[in-house]
Amino acid sequence: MCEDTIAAISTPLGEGGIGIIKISGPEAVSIAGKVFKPKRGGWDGEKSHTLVYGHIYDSHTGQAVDEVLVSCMKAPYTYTREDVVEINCHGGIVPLRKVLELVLAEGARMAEPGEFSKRAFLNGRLDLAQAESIIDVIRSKTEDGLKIAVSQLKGDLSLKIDELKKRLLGILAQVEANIDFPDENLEEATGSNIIISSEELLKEIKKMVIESEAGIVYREGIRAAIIGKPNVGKSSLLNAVLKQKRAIVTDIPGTTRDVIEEIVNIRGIPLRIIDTAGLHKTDDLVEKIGVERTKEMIEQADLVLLVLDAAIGLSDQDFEIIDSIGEKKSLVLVNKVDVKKSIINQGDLDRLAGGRPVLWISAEQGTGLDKMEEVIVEMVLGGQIVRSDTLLVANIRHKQALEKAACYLEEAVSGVKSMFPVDIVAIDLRAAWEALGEITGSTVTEDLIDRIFKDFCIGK
Ligand SMILES: Nc1nc2c(ncn2[C@@H]2O[C@H](COP(=O)(O)OP(=O)(O)OP(=O)(O)O)[C@@H](O)[C@H]2O)c(=O)[nH]1
Ligand SMILES: [Mg+2]
Repeated sequence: MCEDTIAAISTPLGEGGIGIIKISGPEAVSIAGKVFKPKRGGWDGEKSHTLVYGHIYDSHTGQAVDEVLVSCMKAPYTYTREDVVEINCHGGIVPLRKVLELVLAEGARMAEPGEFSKRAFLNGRLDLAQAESIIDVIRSKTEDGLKIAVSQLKGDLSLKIDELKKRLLGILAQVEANIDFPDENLEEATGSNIIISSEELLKEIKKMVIESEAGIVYREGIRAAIIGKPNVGKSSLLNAVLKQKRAIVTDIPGTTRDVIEEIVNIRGIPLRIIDTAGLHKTDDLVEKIGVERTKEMIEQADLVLLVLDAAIGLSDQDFEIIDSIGEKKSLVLVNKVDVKKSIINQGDLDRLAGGRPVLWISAEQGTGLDKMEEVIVEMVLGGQIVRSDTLLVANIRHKQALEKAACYLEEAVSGVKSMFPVDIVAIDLRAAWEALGEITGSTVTEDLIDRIFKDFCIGK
């Protein structure tokens, strides 16, 4: 248990109906009691899980600062497992800052980002995977992303990891039963038992690693850059996908000069779609900078959408542009199919695409956009047909821990197969067990814990 009492504004700073100041720690109730006066009677926080109406007063001036509702939740049934008081103020920057100031003056310390959740973890209310999911719930951008985060918060992933760890421990016990005779090899029957159960375990872990790719896409989304020559319809495509007139569209080449970025939900996947300046050689300084930015966007993108213009056909420029994409996942979109005559030569197009998927679209009329979304989803999920509500792993840290566990487990299996001494095999199995423990936090360093919670927002 932590000895000091922390406080922070837990709601976003801005205008709102209410704003909440959260206080947690052994002195939470007494500190709140010094600034809060209930309408009727006294307030000593004796009763837990109550909500009391009254005012916050500045004891130096005797002035009322805000009209509030104060909730008092005593340990252990609270978010942090410590005493927690929440002051529901009016949601304005000035009243919230003033009330926080008074609370800090009475002896609370300003909470660091994620410190409430870190205490919830340290006090055993949540394991690490659950604590991490809280920030995923807050930041989820689609309902599918939210589903995965909430399932992790409920403990579905933790339950699975605990089950894997238990099975691993069973295998380790079989190996360690022989450790008193280090010079002897495992009996054949024991050895083959260990191999069978380890390989089953390995198969499951590897399946989780593969599925995590999709989970990570749902959680983090992907960056898709729209690129192409000037005037091919890149901004029109952005607008069509967003279903709003976000970017300026004109028939003048070089209309878009800066990068425009928006998030759109494509079948549950948050797609960060980026419109860029048309790629071409130019002496105009502003356009030059725009072209440089486009190149940076290609670098950063997970997926590149190359737009061609069916009305004017292919040119050397298109071939130069596609070269700049390199090995990135990419899609060729032939735009303006609504114009009657396309002058694109199929052979040239095939040569340009070089095996990349090619789709014919009209950004202006919305033709082919459904198919485009379907192909994008297929590409980013790596062809996996996974329902988001069955996905357990959606976090790169968890994926890496699973990979590490798989790696040690593979070593252990090959150790048994090559008749290595039992203590060597046991070391690998224990390392695999520890790698799994990194996910739920039973085997993590303080340093890692600090790093994880620093990413949280203030007041959570
Ligand atoms: N017929 C037809 N015209 C289109 C289509 N998409 C875009 N256009 C027209 O093509 C012109 C250029 O469109 P933009 O979306 O501004 O093209 P851009 O690639 O963003 O151009 P820059 O920003 O200058 O690089 C406009 O006149 C659009 O109306 C389409 O699907 N069909
Ligand atoms: Mg444009």
